[in-house]
Amino acid sequence: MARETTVDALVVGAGVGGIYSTHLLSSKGFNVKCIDMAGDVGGTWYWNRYPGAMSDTESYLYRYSWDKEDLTTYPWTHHYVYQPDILKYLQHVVAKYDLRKYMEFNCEMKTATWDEDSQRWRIVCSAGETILSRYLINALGLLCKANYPKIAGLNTFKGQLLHTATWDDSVKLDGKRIGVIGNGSTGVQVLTALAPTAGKLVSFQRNPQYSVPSGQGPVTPEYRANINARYNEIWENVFKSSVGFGVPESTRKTMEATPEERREAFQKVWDQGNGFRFMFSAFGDITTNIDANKEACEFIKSKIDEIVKDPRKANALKPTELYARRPLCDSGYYQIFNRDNVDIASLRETPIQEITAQGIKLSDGTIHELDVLIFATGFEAIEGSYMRVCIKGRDGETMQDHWKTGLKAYGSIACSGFPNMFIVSGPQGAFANFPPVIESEVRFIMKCIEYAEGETHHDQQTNGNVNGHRISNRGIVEVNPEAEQGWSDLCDSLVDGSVFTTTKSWIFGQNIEGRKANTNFFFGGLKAYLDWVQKETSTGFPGFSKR
Ligand code: NA7
Repeated sequence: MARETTVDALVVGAGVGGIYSTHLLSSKGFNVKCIDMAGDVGGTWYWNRYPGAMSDTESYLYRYSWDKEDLTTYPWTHHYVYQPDILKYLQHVVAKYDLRKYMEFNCEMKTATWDEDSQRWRIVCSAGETILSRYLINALGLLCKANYPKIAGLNTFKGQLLHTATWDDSVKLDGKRIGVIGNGSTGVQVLTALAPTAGKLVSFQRNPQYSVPSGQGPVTPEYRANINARYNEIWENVFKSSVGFGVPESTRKTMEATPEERREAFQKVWDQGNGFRFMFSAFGDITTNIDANKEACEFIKSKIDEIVKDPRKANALKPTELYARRPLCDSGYYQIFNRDNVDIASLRETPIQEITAQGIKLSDGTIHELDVLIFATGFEAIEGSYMRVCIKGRDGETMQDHWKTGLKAYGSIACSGFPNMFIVSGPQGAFANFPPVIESEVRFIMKCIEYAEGETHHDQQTNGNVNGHRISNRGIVEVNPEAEQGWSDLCDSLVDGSVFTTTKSWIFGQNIEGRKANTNFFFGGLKAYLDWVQKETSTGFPGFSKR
């Protein structure tokens, strides 16, 4: 007989958001279960194990903010953490807080249906298990469902086909003829990592992107001691900032500086490293003023000319669009094109005609024979994870129906018609460093659950180590449609004037063919998001109805 389990709260996903949700709910005394379709914890970092996979947030910030002891003692050696270290860190947190006992792996949510009679979610999982739960917390991940673009002949390739988001680390790459489609933050990382050992490496590049040095390298004990001594202040500043990357956020106007001052300011952040630093620390209007943006473009293009010796390759690497996507950084990306074994096929001039058994055929007839073809083509971001499951709300409406006219979620965490259901890193969340954004959303979700449960204290704590206590006077919370629409309108209004709208990327859902542009993020900044949450939670949750 199929198993049936009843819990207070089901968390779907065991990545950064799912782990924290499970920790908070269990420490508050909820009977919680967490499931994940993967074989273990990690979410994004479980799946994305391609060579060079690295977080481009400084190591001291790519972790939870709420365990001060762990922050000062957990080891990391470099400015940035690579995927294996991030996975180890997440496993460590799960072990430290004994969360594995709530978790079940290789268990995929297939359907979730709100049952009004029992006032519970009925979740059916891949193995046939049914879970009944008062609360459903979806932490499915916003960069999860791999995007395979439709390219003719894709299935005919006789070599090894890989996608960076579902990486198979048993595949041997040394000495092989490798093609990489995609040069976003993943493509840049994987190309840079493979260049020294590949027999031949070709980047099949559609739109070149701007990248700056990451500044990756070992940290000294003094550096670490300094971070440790300032951790409280560091996190305070992150939660009071706009992008949450721990970099200064300048208000200086680019065009008010002289050309020499501009070059000096850009050079300084180039030398320091980090994409977000380059975009936000030298000047404060790179993302809002086209002339300012063009200055940043010219600076990076001049660097490409300085670094890349072959003018054909240098020209191919220079973007023609504005610097208006998620900022990239690298550990020597442009430099790899000085190697004889690394080349670029510029798809803007010669698009891919088809993938053949032997490799890639371009429109001019050129055939690139390949042993391995890597898709670094990104994700069906944000809604991708939700479109493959069937979540049915109060009146039988599915998430597919709900988002038919555009992705939206109140404060990024709740959708009208879906009672007692929450989303971590759903649409229209703050466009900022993911870990603090995720934490902020999870804490907001906890407040909503406490509100539903009749919990009275509205403390301001940001510490995850809360004492367990049980709750009474339970209710159902559901966001009002007007409030949800209001949030979406606010997100739309914040995009006005942003240069980001000039490029087609996953940030507006336009990386997938045929999708309409949608405002997928809240561009008001992390601080403004938290101020808004504070107002919502301290004024009786005006966006929600409780019954
Ligand atoms: P991205 O940023 O969506 O990049 C995908 C790349 O794949 C990008 O260079 C695309 O080129 C390219 N692409 C997609 N479809 C095609 C086709 N059909 N032909 C050629 N090239 C194609 O994904 P990432 O994984 O790099 O990064 C996503 C986020 O994950 C990142 O922002 C981090 O936060 C982590 P295009 O630019 O569309 O011409």
